[in-house]
Amino acid sequence: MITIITGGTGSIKLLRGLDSIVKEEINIIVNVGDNINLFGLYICPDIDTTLYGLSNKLDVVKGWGIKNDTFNFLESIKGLVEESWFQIGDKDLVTHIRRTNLMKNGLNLAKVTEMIANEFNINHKIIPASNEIIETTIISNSKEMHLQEFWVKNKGTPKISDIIYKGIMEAKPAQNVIKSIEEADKIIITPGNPISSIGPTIFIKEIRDALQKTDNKKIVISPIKKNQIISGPAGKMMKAKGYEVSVSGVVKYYEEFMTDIVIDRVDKDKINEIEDMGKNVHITDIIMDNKSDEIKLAKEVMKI
Ligand code: FO1
Repeated sequence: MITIITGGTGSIKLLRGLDSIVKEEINIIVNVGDNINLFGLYICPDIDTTLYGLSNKLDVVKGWGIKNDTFNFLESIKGLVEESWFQIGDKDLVTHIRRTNLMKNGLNLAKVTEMIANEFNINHKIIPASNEIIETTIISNSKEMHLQEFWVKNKGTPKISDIIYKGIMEAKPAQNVIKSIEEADKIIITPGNPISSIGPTIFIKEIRDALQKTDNKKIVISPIKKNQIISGPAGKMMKAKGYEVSVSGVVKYYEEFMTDIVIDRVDKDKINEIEDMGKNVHITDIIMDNKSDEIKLAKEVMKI
């Protein structure tokens, strides 16, 4: 059995590659830090990207939302509510309405996610990191803003002085999260933004403890190639948290539990430095521009 810790739009490509080649059972633990309440709906972008990505519904050009979606709801609500900066498509809306209603009827996020995954005919377990609210919050000029407000409303431009995960100290892992870490033959951390897409999961105390205790392989796929972030605001966030924007910074971030890292060929000059930190390094092409790249990288990762 393998367990994948994932989040963010950059991760779905590797998830799809793994989905195509892995025969074993896969448990996918998904970030909840960017979930947001808007229009009275509970929206879980990373869970939805995973659901849509694995059921061939994802808009792969944008990396989020449903392909060929329409935006009639958004057009109609524009001007009426302030939140219309967040683009909810009509088909995507169905997922949010369904989730919000099921949760209002007393089901937790993990149960609702399992139900929707079954309806989408996904064979793997998609598990939210926690059923409790964790909110990735950007501190900018002494003001707090939700990650989506920073990234979507303000286009990632505000200065970042810190990033916090509100609620994480009290948050417990959802059912089956710890079991899937303890029983996995290997754990794969997808190339998402370490701070905003993976951090809100691995800094839940019980999850971190479990990752440190188990002796299975924990393989990180670098989201950085030659000091360049593959997508999104990870560089800005890593700097704000005091990490170098390089594969060395990524190794430092995951140092406490990571056993192996997959980096791009162009970073091969870092091999000695990473090995000196006691980690195994694997060199390959980490950019996934098409299905064949996704499968190639997934195969490399599964060889480890
Ligand atoms: N990203 C955007 O850049 N603009 C949007 O309007 C937007 C809407 C949106 C709606 C549903 C959804 O599941 C994701 C959406 N995203 C949008 C992506 C999202 O903001 C982030 O990329 C993820 O939260 C990062 O993992």
